[in-house]
Amino acid sequence: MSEHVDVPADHPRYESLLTRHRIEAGVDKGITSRQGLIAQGRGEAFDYLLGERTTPSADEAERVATAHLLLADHAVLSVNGNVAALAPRETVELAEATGADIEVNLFNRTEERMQAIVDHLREHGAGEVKGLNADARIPGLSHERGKVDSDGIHDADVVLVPLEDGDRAEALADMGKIELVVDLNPGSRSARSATVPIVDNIVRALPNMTEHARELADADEATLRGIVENFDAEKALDDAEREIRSGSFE
Ligand code: PTJ
Repeated sequence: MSEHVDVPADHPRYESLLTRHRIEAGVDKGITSRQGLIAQGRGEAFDYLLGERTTPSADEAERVATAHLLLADHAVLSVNGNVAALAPRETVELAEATGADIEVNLFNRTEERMQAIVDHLREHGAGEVKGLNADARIPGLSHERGKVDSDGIHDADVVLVPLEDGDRAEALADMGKIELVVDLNPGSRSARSATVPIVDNIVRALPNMTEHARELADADEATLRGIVENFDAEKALDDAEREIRSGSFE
């Protein structure tokens, strides 16, 4: 993160303060919902205990998730109001490195916020951004939060859903999709319903996945399948929980 904001660069919690600033700016710009501020606060508490770093276990999950994106027939990166505010360029870069589509998909969907996020992603280098058509539904979810694009998330075999509501994460898993979840809470229903739970901050997870994608760019299918098949989701969640429970308050 490098944008100029009024946060002293030598502050011990510089990255965390910058992340807060981004979420705040997202609310001001009509991208992030006010509930997004609460979600961010919850995430911060877990991140604090994790030491605000990517653990070796999370790094492995990020590599596995990247291999899934590279193996996919149709991968989609789902973007909500928090992700758009925190990591717009990082989302575009991961999409480019893996050939995935980007779809805006909101829990608290309004047409204004949908359009603002599409515009924001375009300002950060995105080409096509799906989500505005909303001509299909996630079965079992009522109201606006069930809307998706028929040629986007509905059609995808692999979806990356960061900071997802538990209900929707479960509904997407029920559709038989390979679900890659980024969530700092290893106990959340989203993390627990994931094929690959990534317990890491989205601001670290996405760039790290892009690095893995570049490293795996020339890997053949057998190599990618080997990476995916050896992954143990239960162990990844246990590792994260252990790190959090033994986290330092310093
Ligand atoms: O923009 P919308 O309308 O789609 O709404 C987005 C939010 C995030 C408000 C909505 O999906 C929501 O209410 O989510 P939850 O149920 O609060 O879940 C968010 C999860 O993300 C929680 O488990 C947090 O711990 C986690 N989280 C928060 N910030 C981060 C995070 N995980 C990774 N990186 C973060 N920066």
